[in-house]
Amino acid sequence: MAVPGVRACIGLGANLGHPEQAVRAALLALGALPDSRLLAASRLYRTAAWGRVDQPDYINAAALLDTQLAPEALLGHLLDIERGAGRVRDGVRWGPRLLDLDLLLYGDRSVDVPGLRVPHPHLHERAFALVPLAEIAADASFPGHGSVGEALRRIDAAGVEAVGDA
Ligand code: PH2
Ligand code: MG
Ligand code: MG
Repeated sequence: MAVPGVRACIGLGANLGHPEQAVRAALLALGALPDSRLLAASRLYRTAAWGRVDQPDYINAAALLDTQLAPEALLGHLLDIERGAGRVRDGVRWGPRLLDLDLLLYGDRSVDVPGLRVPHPHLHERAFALVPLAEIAADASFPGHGSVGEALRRIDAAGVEAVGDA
């Protein structure tokens, strides 16, 4: 890959089945995406469920990719990896899942098309996403919120605990 691409930040999460295994396998799959290179992966974190609290704790992590894929194409690959892990979308918002891959940031670009908003609309309020992301990309531009590290300093990060290396 001769031409440098865009730095994309991906959030990973799982709380059904074997969450640590699912997140580690997804990191390997991200490393195998076409026209992309995995630059960094965070540690794995155990996090209290956010949004709907009547579900198991999650394992969360973050990945930093250098990619030449357009945001919509990258999202397509993320959904493929989710399906490969057995995820079937049941329509329950913020419900438990085998694997969730979210495109959190795509360079310093804002994207708003059907099915995709970047920056992720809830990133600024989610410690389970910002803590792992700040470990590998604290300086990343977060349009509307300064940087990832600045956004993290504005929220309470309790309930997010590192449990192992990727
Ligand atoms: N994902 C959700 C809803 N709630 N809570 C935690 N802790 N981690 C997640 O990844 C998560 C969540 C919907 O995507
Ligand atoms: Mg999500
Ligand atoms: Mg998702």
